[in-house]
Amino acid sequence: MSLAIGVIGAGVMGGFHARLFAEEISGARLVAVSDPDPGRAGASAYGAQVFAEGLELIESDLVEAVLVAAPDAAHHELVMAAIRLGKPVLCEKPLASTVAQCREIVEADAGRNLVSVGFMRRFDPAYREMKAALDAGRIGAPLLMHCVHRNLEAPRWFDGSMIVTNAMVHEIDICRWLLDTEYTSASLTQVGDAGDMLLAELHTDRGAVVSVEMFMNAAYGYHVHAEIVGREGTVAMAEPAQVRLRRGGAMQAGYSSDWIGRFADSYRLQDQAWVRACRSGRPCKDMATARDGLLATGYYQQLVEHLPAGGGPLTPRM
Ligand code: ISE
Repeated sequence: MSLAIGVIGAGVMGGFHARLFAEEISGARLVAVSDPDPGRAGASAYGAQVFAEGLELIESDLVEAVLVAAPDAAHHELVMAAIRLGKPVLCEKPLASTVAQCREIVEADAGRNLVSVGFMRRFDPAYREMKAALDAGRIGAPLLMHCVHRNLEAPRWFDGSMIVTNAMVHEIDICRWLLDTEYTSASLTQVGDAGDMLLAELHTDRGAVVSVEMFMNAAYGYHVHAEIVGREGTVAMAEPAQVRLRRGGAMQAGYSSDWIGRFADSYRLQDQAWVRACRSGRPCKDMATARDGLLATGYYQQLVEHLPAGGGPLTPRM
């Protein structure tokens, strides 16, 4: 029997996941969607039951597994409710807003593995190929990882520290996963005075250095790039566009306007892996766990605290 999934939140991300479960992911069926806005919930429901409240959806007997795409501040309560009822839950990043809340989730989930976190870049074919090259020793020991993370324009609701907590949190997770490492210190430079650009340098416990350029108003499109420099070679993402347009003496490649365009396959592969894991009872080794969610929140909290001072030590907060 397919897995009966309820999606909490019918914004951009919830709506996208709901469509994946309704139309694309095998072994899954969308049975419920919740959102305080009934019109929005209905538009993403594909005929599934609509709830106003996420907690009601979790408690419904219709629902066997839950995807949380509600606003960040609601994640903790919803994930805890799913754990209490023994229902697997895939929570969009961040797992919860504070280290204390994440810790509570990790403790409640201990030995049960009900919780997964939506760090979907771990399923991106480009990052995976980079990891495979690195793990096979093809570029030797990693020394440096350069990351670029640009948004077309900052969403209206973005405030100062969200450049770290909402966007750079992806690099915090993906570089840890790729390099199989923890961070030890950081230096942070706010570039310009608009508060939309940040250059971070993260040092790792294996001696590698990670540089991250964050630019929230890049104007030309959504652009994520990464390159690892190793002792014997480098591995870098090719430019993401699938096609090149040649015309009038020039060649063009397009950028998507947002992360769904760039990472649609990663979300699809992640959601499929989650459904497979829930149905088989065997956890997917690449999926971010509650512990990964706790570590990411711990690092971003420290980075935000250090931001005015331009950096400081980092420790894995457990
Ligand atoms: C969004 O939540 C993401 O996941 C994107 O990757 C990031 O670029 C964007 O700034 C976030 O709001």
